[in-house]
Amino acid sequence: MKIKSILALVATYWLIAFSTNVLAADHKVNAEARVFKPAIVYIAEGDTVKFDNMTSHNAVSYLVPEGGEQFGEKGKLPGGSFSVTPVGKGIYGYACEPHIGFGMVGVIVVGDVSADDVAAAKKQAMDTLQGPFKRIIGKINKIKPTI
Ligand SMILES: [Cu+2]
Repeated sequence: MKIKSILALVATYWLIAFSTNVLAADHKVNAEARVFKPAIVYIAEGDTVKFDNMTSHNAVSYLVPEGGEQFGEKGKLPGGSFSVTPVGKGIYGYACEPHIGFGMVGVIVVGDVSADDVAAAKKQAMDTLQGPFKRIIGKINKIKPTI
């Protein structure tokens, strides 16, 4: 009886740990001198993007898909590392504010996107982004549709 309970408990923990690992993946972006590497990441809904080496950088969303949520704090440096779990599918464009003049921007693609989705994100970016933040468009142009 006791052993059965322990086994059930172990099985439950294992299931939770296993399903979490299968469903949510971690992706890394490294902030280098004036670029994010990689600058385009393709993730599934629920996945996390961890930005490393953020002492003198930040990552603030400037392009958020419909139903999505902003990430990063404008005018602040997160320091060390910074993790984002985008809420909602679509194309997110973000910038490092201290280095936006150098074009330090990136894109997170959440879920599958078609060529039409990419074109719509490009239009949204052209309509809403100002000045150097328009450099996000250059990254959108490099997104490869997944469906
Ligand atoms: Cu930077």
